[in-house]
Amino acid sequence: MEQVQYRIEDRIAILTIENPPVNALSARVQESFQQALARAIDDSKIDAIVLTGSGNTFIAGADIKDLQRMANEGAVPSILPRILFDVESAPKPVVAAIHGNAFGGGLEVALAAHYRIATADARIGQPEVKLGIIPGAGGTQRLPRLAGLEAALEMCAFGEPVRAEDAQRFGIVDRVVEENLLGHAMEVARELSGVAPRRTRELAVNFGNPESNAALFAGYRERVPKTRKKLLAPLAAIDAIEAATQSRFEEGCRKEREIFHRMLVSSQAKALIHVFFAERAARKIPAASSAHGEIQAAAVVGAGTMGRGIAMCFADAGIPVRLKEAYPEALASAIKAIEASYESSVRKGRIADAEMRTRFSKIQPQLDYAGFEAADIIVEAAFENLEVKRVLFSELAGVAKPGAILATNTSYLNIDDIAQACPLAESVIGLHFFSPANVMRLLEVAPGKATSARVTAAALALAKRLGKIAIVAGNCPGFIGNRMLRVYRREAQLLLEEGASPQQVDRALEEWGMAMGPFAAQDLAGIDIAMSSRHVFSAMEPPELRQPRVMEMLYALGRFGQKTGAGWYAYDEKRNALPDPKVDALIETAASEAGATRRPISNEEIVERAVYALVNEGARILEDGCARRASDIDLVYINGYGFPAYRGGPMHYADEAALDTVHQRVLEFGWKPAPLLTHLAKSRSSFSAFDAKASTLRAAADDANADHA
Ligand code: 3H9
Repeated sequence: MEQVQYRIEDRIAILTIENPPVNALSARVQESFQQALARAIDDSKIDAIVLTGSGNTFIAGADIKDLQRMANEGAVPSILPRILFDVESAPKPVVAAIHGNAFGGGLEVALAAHYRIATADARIGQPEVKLGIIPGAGGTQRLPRLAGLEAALEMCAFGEPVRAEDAQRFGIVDRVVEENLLGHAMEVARELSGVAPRRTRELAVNFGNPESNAALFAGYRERVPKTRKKLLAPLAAIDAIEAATQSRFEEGCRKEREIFHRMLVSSQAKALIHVFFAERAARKIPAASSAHGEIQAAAVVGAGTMGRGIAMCFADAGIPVRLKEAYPEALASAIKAIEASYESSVRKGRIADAEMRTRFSKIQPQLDYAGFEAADIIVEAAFENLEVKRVLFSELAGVAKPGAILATNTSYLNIDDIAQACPLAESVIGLHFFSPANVMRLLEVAPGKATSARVTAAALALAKRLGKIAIVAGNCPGFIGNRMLRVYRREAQLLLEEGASPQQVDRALEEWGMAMGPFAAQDLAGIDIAMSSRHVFSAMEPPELRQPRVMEMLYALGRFGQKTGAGWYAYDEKRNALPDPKVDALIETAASEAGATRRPISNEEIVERAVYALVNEGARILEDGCARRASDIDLVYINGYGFPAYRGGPMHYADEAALDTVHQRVLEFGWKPAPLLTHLAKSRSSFSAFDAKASTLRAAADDANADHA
């Protein structure tokens, strides 16, 4: 099948990119596009050309699979810049008709055309930085010529798309239409025939005076790291746009390509492209296709930090939610906290006041189960105690309507143990939200052994509606994330007994890219919370495994973290963390009791031990079948635990380091390597190869099941 359809209507050639689902510009599409373009230019019976996309979109950019291959094998020059130069050089008018998305290379195609017309709901953007790269087909040179420096910087450095109306305001789009896009595009093409084409590269632009430009670029270089910490691509995009102001078009394009190639082979691009595909793979769950109804009404039991965040998730998605608490004072303070959180969003300009009121009005606070019988989902967010939860679930079975989802927000208890007391066990599922639940994107979905496929499917569909990245986890203690957190924290604490300080460990890991060091993070979450789950995890560990002791000592002293003014750190009245000599003394005591010799520890060792502990446990989780894919584990750690996305998650990071190297280090640290890690390392394989094989096997099994049915 030709991937660019060619048809002629009334002396106009209509070139339609057809590469479902998003019309990505694969190498084949580019070739086909080049041929179709040459044909339209050479044909004397053609007066003008219209470029459009088939299905519900224009073009979502270059094919990211091709980019991934190039990133791994070494970038080869793309023919897209050449094709776009030819589009722009065409002696006949070329009109881009945009609907859906014009992203990345797709927008670059449109920028090379002589006129752009878009539907009102179209979205236009250069999101390349989200993949760790920059526009590579002239975007950083043509966009500032059309839209000015500021809009181009905003779009290329931050990667957020703009609506058609804004694109018109910036001068990117010439006309916005409500309907009949192709009809309007043809009309424009006809009007422009015979008129000298308006080439973006030749626009007489005045980029302003060099001094104010220098200040503008400096301002962006300062602003970007505040929200895009340690990311290289946004700064590289600024460099490329700056080149547009300093050199002729061709020279600017040469500079852009040089930067594009440098970025494409960077470890950040490999990691971020991995994350892009990981997010899409995570949605591929067989149960997801089971039939289920849509959630119209929700209820939450427990209005603590988690319960109120979860209620806000529903309200934010437009789903009315009842929020039940046992005591009036607790309920009142929960409502006050929700209101304060919404008000702060309004103050920060994230939502309008009217929208805040609508959302707030969707939350119905109450002290009883009134109205719970109408809820399609009830989420339990009560105290983390098995007996409390069991009692609650047997109560919920009495009030819930048949078919309602009964979800527990437990972060480490066994779903089957909770469901045991509930006559509706097939409706019970774990939905592990992360705090603050209305902000964090991760949701671990943990079906129990009795959970029906319909309930899992409904939970996954709900997660999508709530804007969450849902990862299906097995029903093991701590699911994926907290099970890994346990070994990570253990290793961090052993490092203390062996010679490091909490501040050294935190700083080393933060400099490496973690959002927060393990000790600062634990002080925020609460040492008491970590202690309460300890017995569940230690039951899984061999009794001879050495357990660090300082956390227990802190707990015994009532140092639970920020909430008590002291934990791993001391806190001043502004909650600034200060190193505490009392903690150093406890570490010394624990070390001598454990017979550990304290020594200087390098930051490199800290990072290796902390991250490889995650990798080794991740491999066990894969082996146990508690995660379906290594890439799911990566998403859990990136979206729930502050692992830097530009390092791709622990499993991708290990692949990049080479598994035989990781395996060797694991042995040198005196740990028992996970059998899967040993196997993959010995066969010189990788977690990504493991994922690819598992997905092929799953697809074959699904086919076999379908044949059977
Ligand atoms: C670029 O253009 C570089 C140039 O400047 C220079 C070149 C020289 N390629 O997200 P969805 C797949 S860089 C390949 O679930 P939605 C995706 O994997 C590119 N595949 O749908 C999925 O496959 P599967 C700049 C792609 O409706 C399926 O399409 N562009 C691409 O929720 C559906 O995707 C971008 O960064 C692609 N470009 O969202 C845009 N895009 O079904 C990236 C999607 O097998 N794409 N797929 O899992 C997006 O942001 C979203 O996909 C989009 C649709 C908003 C378009």
